[in-house]
Amino acid sequence: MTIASPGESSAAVAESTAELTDGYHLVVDALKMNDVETIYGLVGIPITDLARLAQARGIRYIGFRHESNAGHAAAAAGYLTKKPGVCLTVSAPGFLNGLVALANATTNCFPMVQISGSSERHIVDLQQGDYEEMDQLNAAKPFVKAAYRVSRVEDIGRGIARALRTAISGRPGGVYLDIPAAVLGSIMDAEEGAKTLSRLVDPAPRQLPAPEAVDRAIELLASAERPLVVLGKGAAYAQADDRIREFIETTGLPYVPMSMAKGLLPDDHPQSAGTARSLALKKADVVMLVGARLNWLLNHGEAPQWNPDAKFIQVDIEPREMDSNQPIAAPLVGDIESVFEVLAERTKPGQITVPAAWREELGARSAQNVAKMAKRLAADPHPMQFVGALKAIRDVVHERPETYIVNEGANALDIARSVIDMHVPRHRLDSGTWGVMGIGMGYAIAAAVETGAPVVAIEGDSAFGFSGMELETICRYKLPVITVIMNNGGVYRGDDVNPRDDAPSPTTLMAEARHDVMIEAFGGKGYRATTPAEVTAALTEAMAAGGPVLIDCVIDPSAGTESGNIGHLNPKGITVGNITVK
Ligand code: ADP
Ligand code: TZD
Ligand code: MG
Repeated sequence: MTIASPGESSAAVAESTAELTDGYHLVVDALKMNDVETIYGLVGIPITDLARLAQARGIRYIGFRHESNAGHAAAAAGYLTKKPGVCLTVSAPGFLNGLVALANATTNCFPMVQISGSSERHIVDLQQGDYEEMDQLNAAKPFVKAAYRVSRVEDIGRGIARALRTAISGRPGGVYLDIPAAVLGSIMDAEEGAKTLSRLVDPAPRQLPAPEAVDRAIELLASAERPLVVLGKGAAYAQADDRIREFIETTGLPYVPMSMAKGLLPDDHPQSAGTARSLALKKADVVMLVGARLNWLLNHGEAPQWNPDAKFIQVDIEPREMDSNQPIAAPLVGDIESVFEVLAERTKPGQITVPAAWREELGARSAQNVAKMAKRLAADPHPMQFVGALKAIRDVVHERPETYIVNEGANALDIARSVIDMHVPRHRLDSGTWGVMGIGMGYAIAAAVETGAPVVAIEGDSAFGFSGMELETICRYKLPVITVIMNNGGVYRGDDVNPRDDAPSPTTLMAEARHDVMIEAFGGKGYRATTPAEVTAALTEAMAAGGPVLIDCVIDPSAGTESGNIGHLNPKGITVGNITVK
């Protein structure tokens, strides 16, 4: 047996001996055994050697500048691959930074595991003031699907298996796994250690719906005069693209995609009612929700946005989701792939039809809305508006449908969602269920790392600021990420004034900011575009070059509305907006 020289880590000791192993090695072996190929993280005590060893053993390690961004990347990796994304953080502050992303992943139903080192248990539990002391397990609990701690080196394999299975099975979500420093440094017999590891069998088991539940849903759909399918990001996540498409096409049902379900069927599909969305919701009498919750994003299923007599069918893996907002007349609990398999088996040919009047009504509204949008798209005012810049982006990315679109901001989000059509499933990643800012660079990095495809991140100037330092990460790993900033000089807009003095107003940012120069500090290429033609030229060049690029689009500071499409959610006091100071 090799004896460690003073200061040599236990990882190094175990590396040089055949008979012993330690916590670091067991964590890495357990992750590899379960096909974890990438770790997104940020190192420090006590996990630096863990990241080093993972990399040495062939796990790809992507090091970030802030744990929230590493966490968002892990969450997006989980969504894109249907395997838990793994984020690695240090104790207390690093853990808390990552927790934002873990909570966001849970809210979005993305499978993710945050593994965090933690400090000495006996010191933490007596609150004696250890380096980065915190009771992380209990802090995590309210925000995650589950939180576990490994307290003995021989439980590492079990802890990792449990964390991965919990994240991925049933409704996916975020899982916290706490590994105290002492456990990582514990040494045990290598052969015994190997026996403690296991590979998950069937980590996300199929869940078939009961035949009578399926028949109930089919009968309800068959009785509808104005049926509608709503596809959510759960449907995109399920990777049951062909089955969903086949059911929609054989029945002829009109559908509306939620934002991250855009592209599950191409946005220009003849049955898409996306361009007649408000009419579709307002009038549908039978609505089939597929991997979409009836939450705020769907106005809780309430009038006036919805027909108050609408009956709902809900396809979801989570039984507790049913009746959360409206009574569900036909719950279909199961995984989407299995549900659509049974739906196809049990629907008799011609049983579900769509009355021509409904198709025509939706078609007419759609044509009207498309014409209105065409007018907006044709205008080319100066200074540049959101629509002008986004149309330019749309036209370039249409040529490359494999491009991933990441999108956050308020107006930058809402307008991009409606201007940029998607044609391929799971290629749009955005602020999601919380409408959170800060996902941009993390999601973009994950999309690039997991797929190797080009990524265009369309960012409000405020939104970008939450993760902007990751430009260095993008440049360091030479990722094919093109960041496009909709720079209107503010949160929502850039022309708000402080009525009292010349200090910037709460929504004001620097309209003259040169985000394009930021990326050049790290060796990337920056462009500044003041017209749609300049956006087209810059993006075309960037797509051809493929490397890290940032395009700062100078948008009219008076473009944009407060909170974008969701201004009505601002509480209304006696005065609203532009408060008069007495
Ligand atoms: P959106 O925001 O696009 O409307 P939501 O995030 O509200 O979508 O809804 C996603 C839903 O999909 C969640 O209720 C989740 O339980 C469900 N879900 C996720 N994966 C599956 C799956 N494989 N099968 C069935 N339901 C799923
Ligand atoms: N903090 C976090 C984490 N999430 C949030 N959603 C917000 C703050 C509040 N917020 C929004 O909801 S949108 C937004 C903030 C700060 C930024 C809007 O400005 P932008 O986009 O520049 O990104 P537009 O194009 O100017 O509207
Ligand atoms: Mg802005």
